Amino acid sequence: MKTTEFREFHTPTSGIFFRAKRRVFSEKTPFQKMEVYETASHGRVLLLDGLVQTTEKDEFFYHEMLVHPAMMSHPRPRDVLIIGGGDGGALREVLRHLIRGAVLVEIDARVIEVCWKYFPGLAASFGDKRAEIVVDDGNRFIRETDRRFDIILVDSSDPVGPSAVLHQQAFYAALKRRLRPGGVIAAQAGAPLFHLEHLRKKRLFLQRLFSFALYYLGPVPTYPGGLWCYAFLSDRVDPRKSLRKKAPKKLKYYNSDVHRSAFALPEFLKDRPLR
Ligand code: AG3
Repeated sequence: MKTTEFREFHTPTSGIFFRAKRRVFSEKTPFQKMEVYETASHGRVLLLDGLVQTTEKDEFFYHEMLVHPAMMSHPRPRDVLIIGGGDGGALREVLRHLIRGAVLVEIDARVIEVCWKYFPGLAASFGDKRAEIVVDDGNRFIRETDRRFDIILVDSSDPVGPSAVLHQQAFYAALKRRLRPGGVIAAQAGAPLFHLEHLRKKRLFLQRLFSFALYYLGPVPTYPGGLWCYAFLSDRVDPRKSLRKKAPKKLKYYNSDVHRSAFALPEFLKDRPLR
């Protein structure tokens, strides 16, 4: 059988490779290069600028851990904002909760359209009545909107291309202004194994901005290093102490034990608390 190989370099000399059945989609959008491959082992795989964003096989690790720790720590989340996340996976997880509405702000309309077609398991959530899809630059949206949210989720890519600004201090300061009192932010933060210096610097500015600025961890087998880091940010909510009782049903990864253990950090990621 004819196959086509693709790979992502995680360092100049290592990475991940797939032997795909075929490439089902490829396009240069105004923002980035977008590709979808069909694989035997991981189902469909989405790449942006050559970086694996999601695979049908292991997307649940990432989407459940980006969304549920924040949603389950907040006593009553009603309005949710997602920055990025144009594949719909984070939105799908958000909509498992009894919320009033979720706004998804994705810069690249093609990501939404193409995932709607090729990743029905992720993008079905776009049809939900509670979802509002906005095609806009998240960094601009957050500065211009006067709406406020109980939960803000940052589902960005690595700090390259259109996602670079979504990793900077000024962006987090702007997010904070759009949170309701008691609100919570969760953001994907990168690979502890390869982005450790970046994570250390980021934690310093996040701790200046928020009373609770905590990293937590979860596996994502197809991301660099296999272990992924997320930031939990709030002025009121301590996710190690506050946890609602009933998690959504039929999750594959997240539960209350996973929640508690995710905030336990290994030695190399610990820092001396600033407070
Ligand atoms: N957002 C995080 C992707 C980071 C992957 N990085 C990499 N492969 N180097 C994923 C978006 C999924 N909703």
